[in-house]
Amino acid sequence: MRILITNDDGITANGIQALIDAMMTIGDVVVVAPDRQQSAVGHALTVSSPLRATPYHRRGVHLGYAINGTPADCVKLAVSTLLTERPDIVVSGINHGNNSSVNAIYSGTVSAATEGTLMGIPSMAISVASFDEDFDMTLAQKIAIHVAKQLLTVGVPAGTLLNVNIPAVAESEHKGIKITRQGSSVWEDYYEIRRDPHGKDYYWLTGNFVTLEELPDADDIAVKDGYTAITPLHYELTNQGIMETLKSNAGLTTF
Ligand SMILES: [Mn+2]
Repeated sequence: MRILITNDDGITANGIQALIDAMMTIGDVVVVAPDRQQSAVGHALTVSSPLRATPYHRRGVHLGYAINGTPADCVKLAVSTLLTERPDIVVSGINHGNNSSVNAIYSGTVSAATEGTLMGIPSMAISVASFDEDFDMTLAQKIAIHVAKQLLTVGVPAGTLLNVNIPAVAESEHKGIKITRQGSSVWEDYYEIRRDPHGKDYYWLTGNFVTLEELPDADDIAVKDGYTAITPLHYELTNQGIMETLKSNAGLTTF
């Protein structure tokens, strides 16, 4: 099995290194990942500057390429151009930080898996709910192997990716796996205003993640309760349930 690995924290991040080790136990690994931190870039593509692919070696073995682009760039460039064979699955992560609820929209990790799905390849994103660079990835590695095996054998319906979010707990406190829906939690954003040495203000986004307990089977709640959440996401964004209402709104459709 050929496994394409990418992430949004950059190719040197602890999480992707742990993922490489884990995936090497179940298949042939190729890594095509950003050469720098690319968190929260969403599904951005590089269209106004050249992309460079720098061969990536680990412990003397050529594993793939570091790209001066986004996570979605990495998957697109890898599958269409860099790889001689099409991967059987795309695994994106292990992200440092929870990608449940609204985070799935901002996440470059999830968007890389979305790009894999768009290209017709079974894909998953995997994240741990900790920003600690040194967080113990042992549990996450085991879950990555477990879910990737399922993805390889059972697959997912076309147009669907698996968004896997793991709580920041020790394996002994992990309560199990739940199939979930995207939660309703949001960020309470604010921008810190600071002043540069030239006397000009600059702005730095920060905020608090506020867990809203509105949906009982939501991914954010499951992760908060100590479960790994697997949310099937699709990129078809149409709100089909509201189409009839809009069609009957003559004010909108008469022009
Ligand atoms: Mn990230």
